Amino acid sequence: MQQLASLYPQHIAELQSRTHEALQREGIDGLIIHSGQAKRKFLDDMDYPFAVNPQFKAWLPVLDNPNCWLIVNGQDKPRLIFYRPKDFWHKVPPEPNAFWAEHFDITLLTKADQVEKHLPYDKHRFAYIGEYIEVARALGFELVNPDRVLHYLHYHRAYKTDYELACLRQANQIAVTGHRAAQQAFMQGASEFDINQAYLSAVRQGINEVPYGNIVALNENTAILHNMTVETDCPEQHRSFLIDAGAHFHGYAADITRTYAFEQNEFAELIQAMDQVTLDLVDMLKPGIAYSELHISAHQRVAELLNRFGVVNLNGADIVEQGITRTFFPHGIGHHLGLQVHDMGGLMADDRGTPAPPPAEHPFLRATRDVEARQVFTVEPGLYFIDSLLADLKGSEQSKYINWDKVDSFRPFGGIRIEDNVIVHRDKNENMTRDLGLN
Ligand SMILES: [Mn+2]
Repeated sequence: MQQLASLYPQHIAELQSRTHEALQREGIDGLIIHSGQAKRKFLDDMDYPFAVNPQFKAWLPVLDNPNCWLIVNGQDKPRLIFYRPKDFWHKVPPEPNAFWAEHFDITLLTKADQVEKHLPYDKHRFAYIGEYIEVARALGFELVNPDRVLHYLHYHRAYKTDYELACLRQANQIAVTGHRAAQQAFMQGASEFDINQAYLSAVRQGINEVPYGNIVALNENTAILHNMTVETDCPEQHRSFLIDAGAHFHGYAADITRTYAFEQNEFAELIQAMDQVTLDLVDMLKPGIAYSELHISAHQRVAELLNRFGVVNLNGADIVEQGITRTFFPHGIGHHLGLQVHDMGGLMADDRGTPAPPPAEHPFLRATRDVEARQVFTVEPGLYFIDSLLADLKGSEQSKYINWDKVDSFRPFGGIRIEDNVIVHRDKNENMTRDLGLN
């Protein structure tokens, strides 16, 4: 905490300078950033879980308070309108007094609909940044989420401040605790549901607090890329286990995946080999290379394993050439990581927002930018035996190259993904996940 407090002023200074530049380019006087508001479920009197505007939590670690507003212009001390209702139904947040509070001029707001008197009277030189466009219009904003401003902020968010790096390390620390608990629950023969509960208990974060829905899968289910429904019943046998689960710290996300075999067998060897692929790809990360090079290299490495384990009767280069790896590794190699699990800005060529879309043959790649220092990435190669994709392959011309008996022997184990979270420094990589001892 002491460390965060000492890193935070520079974080605010950086956000101020980015804001200043974004405002200059747009020719406006300030941003009014809305934390969000409660969203009612259709024909119900219950609200959806609250999700804070990422542009709001970029400034301060307040994640659970709707109806808050930030007024920033890049020069004056940021103003925070902090919602603190009189309410005997819900828990009311305490008056701000954490390490960040002294960096804002704070006004307390007791009634959400009375924010207007705290906002600039003449709004035509201010932009509303937030989700509730009808609220912005009712308040008299003409500029709502201007593209150029958002592009600029998203692009520069890829460069993390020291405060953000400290938060990301802490998020990894928390998630690693969960992964250890989950592995243990798997080895004790728990169900997907109970493994997930073990994870959540260990990270001390609820299902609506973790940065994304945990993926917890046993056996064949590990081949479902986003297996979001956990089974409460135990399978008859535990063969394999894949967990893709994170945690947040002050709104910054960890996003880690591990795969385990229940017994020492050929699938366990394949996991071991994929683990080495992840480590080799992490080593490739360095300032100056295009992130998409990792993705291309991952296909080559997966192809080599398909050859080495006797799944495909071709050499690695030919397996890639024939497009066969896309059946076994059908997703992107990773993404920027930060305030959002899939952090924004990965598909831009510059800070004006010039699109840098993924190549046509790799449509699921979420980052195409050149790698630079202070960027944070996941690296997450996978190798899966997915029935629907294998059926397509079986019906294709390439079917003759496949050793289908071998495929069938791996099918009951599902698939493998090993995902680490890595900070790129000028002179070295920092693999946060491995540094914490999660192998
Ligand atoms: Mn990921």
